[in-house]
Amino acid sequence: MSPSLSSTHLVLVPSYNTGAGLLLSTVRDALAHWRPVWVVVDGSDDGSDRAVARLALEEPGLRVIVRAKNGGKGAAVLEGAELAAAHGFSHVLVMDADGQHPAGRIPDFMAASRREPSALVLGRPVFGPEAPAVRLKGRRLSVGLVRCECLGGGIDDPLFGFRVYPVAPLVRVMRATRFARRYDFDPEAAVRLFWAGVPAVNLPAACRYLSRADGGVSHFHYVRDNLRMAWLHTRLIAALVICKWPAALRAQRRAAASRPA
Ligand SMILES: Nc1nc2c(ncn2[C@@H]2O[C@H](COP(=O)(O)OP(=O)(O)O)[C@@H](O)[C@H]2O)c(=O)[nH]1
Ligand SMILES: [Mg+2]
Repeated sequence: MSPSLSSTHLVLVPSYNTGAGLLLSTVRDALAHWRPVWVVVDGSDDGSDRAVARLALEEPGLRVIVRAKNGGKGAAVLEGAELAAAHGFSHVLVMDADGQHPAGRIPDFMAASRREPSALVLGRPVFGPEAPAVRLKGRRLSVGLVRCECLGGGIDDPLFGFRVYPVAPLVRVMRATRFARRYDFDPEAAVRLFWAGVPAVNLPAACRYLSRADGGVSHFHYVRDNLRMAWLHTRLIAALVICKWPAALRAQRRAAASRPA
């Protein structure tokens, strides 16, 4: 039986040249656990837009938004979130298009968001032995930098893109900056929401790395995207030092008070 259509929470899948087969299997998997599912196809030229559009003809819980020109994962998530708000949705669960995120966890994440609607529900990735060591190392550095930017704990993993956003504060904090429209969106959104006083709930979720032989695709470019991350943390630390430290201190105090003793 298909899950019933939610009118408050939807699943948002940003996709860029994922390949029709992989995108379709991710979307079918998501639809088996939640409806509606919206896909933002971002200037892809691999035919995946036509494949999901065909599926949408027979699946009323699926909507496909096509951006003519590639603008980045962050730009696609922001556009999808704004459209969701315009249709009365209060929350979006974002998940990757390439099968790395566990669709089976969608109902738990949505339930956590319904229990605490003001919160950002963040996935804390549980990696298998196949996860590339270089990505795990880079991740540890990002986790450490975000701890500094938040003046302490609260955000367990700023990079994992499997998360439920409350839409209104997300759009507010990310429209206030013209930066962070690509892979830098996820960490920037987490830190800016923390500074804005949005509580973070961290839940474990498995993260798979598929090898290319098994159909895995990644558009993460080690040099270009790590430079983007370095610029992101430079921006955030400058903002913290110049003006955000009182907000960060307040948020940190609140986070510490709500942590179990
Ligand atoms: N809309 C959109 N999605 C993107 C873009 N680049 C990556 N993505 C999506 O973001 C998610 C993560 O990207 P991926 O390349 O797998 O990064 P990795 O998992 O960190 O190696 C996937 O769902 C991609 O389809 C982009 O330019 N636009
Ligand atoms: Mg990926």
